[in-house]
Amino acid sequence: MNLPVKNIKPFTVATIVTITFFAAGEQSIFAANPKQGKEQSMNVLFLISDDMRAEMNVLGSPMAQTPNLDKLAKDGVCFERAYCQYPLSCPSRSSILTGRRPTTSGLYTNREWFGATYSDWVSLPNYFRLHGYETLRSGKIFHGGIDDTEAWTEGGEQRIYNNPVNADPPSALTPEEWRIHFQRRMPNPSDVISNPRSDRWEAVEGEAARQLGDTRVADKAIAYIRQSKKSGKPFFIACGFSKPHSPLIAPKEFFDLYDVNNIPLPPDFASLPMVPVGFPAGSIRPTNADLFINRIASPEEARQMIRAYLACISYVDWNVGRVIAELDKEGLRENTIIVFWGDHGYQLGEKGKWSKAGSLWERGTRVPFIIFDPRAKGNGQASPRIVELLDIYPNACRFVWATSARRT
Ligand SMILES: [Ca+2]
Repeated sequence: MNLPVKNIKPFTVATIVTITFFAAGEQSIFAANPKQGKEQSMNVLFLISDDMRAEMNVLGSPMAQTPNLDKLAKDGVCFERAYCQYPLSCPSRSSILTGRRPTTSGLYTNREWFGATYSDWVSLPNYFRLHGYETLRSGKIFHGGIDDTEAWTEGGEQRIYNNPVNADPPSALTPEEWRIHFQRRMPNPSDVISNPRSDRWEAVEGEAARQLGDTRVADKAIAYIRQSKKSGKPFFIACGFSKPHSPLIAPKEFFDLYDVNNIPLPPDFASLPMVPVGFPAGSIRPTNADLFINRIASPEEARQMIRAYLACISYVDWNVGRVIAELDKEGLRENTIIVFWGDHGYQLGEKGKWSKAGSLWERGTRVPFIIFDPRAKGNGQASPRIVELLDIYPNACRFVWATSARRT
């Protein structure tokens, strides 16, 4: 998609911003009306964690050790009640990165490419690119195999899936259909794991630890920061970490932060997916999608898996710290907006579920969301207000459009 800049009109964005913020008397989540001149040099560092629920120390988690994210939250604004639009990667990311709800696009699966159906929609990185930014990609931003390749000035990957959006809504089961389905798929302890690649954890050391994907994702983002410092061009660096998505693999040092014997199980822990009495049958899927697939979670193994998930969060936290440290080192912190978000929540044994897929529970939809804008008056405060990740797109576009208008 190569839309000329003059055709990228802000009226749609302005409309959305009006609905989401100004109608409620709120200000933009990005600092509004900065002084002319200073705004011209603002960059964006866009950090994402895959499958990371709101499990940070600063968000009240007694378990997670997340010093770098906690510091970022305290330096900027931490949104304590932030929610995704859909508890699955591609629908959530497509929604955030196009500013459209899944109910608007009809995109609900991990194999659909929004551009195949809505060729006039401009993704967030493409919006930055069309307004003169270097758009630099490292790691998972859109869903795997569904990159918006043309949106990036550097780092775009060939798109594997070009499927148009299937506009049919997600299927629904009657209670009787669900009962039959559940009974047919009831696992037993001797079942073979259907997805051994996903359903496991591992603490690695030495060269195996150095070669982990997220370490290289951070390395690439660090290289982009150095490169941008030299070029002096405004940048939008998107850095998407793949953890704590399963398989739960992280360097051993992050596992060592947690004593498995001190990992509590959730109060509503169950060894199999269980629908609470009085709730709809579809509120908990009968089979897990990521961990404990077609098998029972013993309390002992559940504690090990939760520990591994926490280790992966601490590993992401370490990588976030490395990237931000490079901003500081290059003297770019004061003219860079940092955004950190997770694409959806996750259940770690709550009601027997070990995944995000299909979860509309609090744990499945609530996400970490932090914005550090060095110019924002609200820095240092947490916001208890409910926000959606959908709010990122209109506010970011409004910021870019205002910056671009001042340049010309
Ligand atoms: Ca995800």
